Amino acid sequence: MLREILIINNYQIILYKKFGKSFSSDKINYLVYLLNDLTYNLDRNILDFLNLIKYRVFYYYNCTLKYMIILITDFTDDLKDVKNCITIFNLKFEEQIEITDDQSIKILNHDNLTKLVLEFFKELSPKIVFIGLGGVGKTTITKLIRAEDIPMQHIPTVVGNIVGIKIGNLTFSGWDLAGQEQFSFTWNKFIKKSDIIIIVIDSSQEISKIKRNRYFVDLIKRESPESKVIAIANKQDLPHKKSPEIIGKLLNVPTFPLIAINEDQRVNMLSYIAEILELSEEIQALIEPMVLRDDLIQLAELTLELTGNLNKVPKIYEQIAILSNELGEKDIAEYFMSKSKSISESINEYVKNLIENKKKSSKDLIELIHPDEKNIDEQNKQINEMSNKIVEIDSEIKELKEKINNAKNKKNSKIILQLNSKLKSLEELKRDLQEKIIELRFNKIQYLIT
Ligand SMILES: Nc1nc2c(ncn2[C@@H]2O[C@H](COP(=O)(O)OP(=O)(O)OP(=O)(O)O)[C@@H](O)[C@H]2O)c(=O)[nH]1
Ligand SMILES: [Mg+2]
Repeated sequence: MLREILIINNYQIILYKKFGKSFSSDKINYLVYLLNDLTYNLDRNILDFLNLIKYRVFYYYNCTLKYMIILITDFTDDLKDVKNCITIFNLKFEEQIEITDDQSIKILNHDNLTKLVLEFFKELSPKIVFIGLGGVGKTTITKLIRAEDIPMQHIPTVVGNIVGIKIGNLTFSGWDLAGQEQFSFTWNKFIKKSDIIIIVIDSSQEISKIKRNRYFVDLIKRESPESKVIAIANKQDLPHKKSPEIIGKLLNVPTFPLIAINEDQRVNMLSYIAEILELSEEIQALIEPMVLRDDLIQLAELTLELTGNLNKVPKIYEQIAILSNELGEKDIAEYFMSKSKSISESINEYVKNLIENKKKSSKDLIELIHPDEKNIDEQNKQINEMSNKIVEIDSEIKELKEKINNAKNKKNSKIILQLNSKLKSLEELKRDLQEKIIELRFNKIQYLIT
């Protein structure tokens, strides 16, 4: 993983970005001084690296413009990949600078350069791998992290999936490996050069089965010894769960508790990864705003879909914009701020019209506001009925899921099948109702805004 990037010109640091912890600032200053001295008055460009204790230091010196790019990475990063990325970054960097009369470098646009550095980080694509036996919750965890719908059925992963994982404003690639025995031949290849390998465990299994995970610990030591390793004691909601302390002792790796089917545990999971990767405090502090922003986006969608309460939406969009700014995502911030303003304006305009029209008779008013005013009443009634039905279905779904879990514990596959098919039809019914509501809401929103 790229931990730090510095650009030096005339012994001055003109750009510095820290993604993760590495050397102390004193040591970095000393390193900068040393590399500057080494390259002083050199008449050719140079791209090379040094291994220093736990980290690798790449340096690129440009003899024409007299600047140096220094990168501090982990040993997991591929030499060729990093060198290619530096070459590409360098070309783009030169578009963002100007040489002043005294031959020093002036950065034209700091925001553009920050974006470039984040792209660089993404280009090197730090790797997070989820490994573990079949059905323990690896795919569920990747869905939890990405705030996607959490699967309640076990659909075995075939070979593996690679998905983007955001932590604060950084993007990682998450490798969700297949746990079934027939894919075990892929594991040794897939774990290589990972920044972090997460062994996922079903804590409700018997100790003897949990001990089988020592196989993964040995495999990692052999095939990817430089990767950081943690275990997740998943399914902490189930009876007979073993504590993370017990599992940690059995495997001899730091172990953290989780209930991956519980959406509220997203922050916990992201924080474990951030802590073990030793991400900088600045990046760790972005996890909560990021999760909060995703929750608010969902809330805004639901508010529109299910209640059509337009008054609340501009405020939510404004909060999303503020959080996006905190995350350094200015384009997204502008987008939501302008959406917030345009909806507020539409509402104001609508209210203004309403007040003006109130001067007319109430009969005329109904005709004027909307020719289908009576229909709107009818639609409201239908929407209320359907929303109530959805609440009922939700509680039935919750009960069913509990029954399915019980049946799973008792390994009663016939009942599991029956319950799963009932669950599927309830979920379909819920989706149908939601779609109908959205359709009705859409009519209403159109009517309110136009
Ligand atoms: N009760 C409970 N069930 C969970 C939890 N996490 C995952 N599950 C369930 O476990 C089942 C298997 O989850 P998956 O994420 O598909 O398992 P996997 O590890 O990806 O399995 P493979 O792809 O076959 O290797 C699903 O039915 C999930 O709903 C949890 O914390 N608690
Ligand atoms: Mg899976």
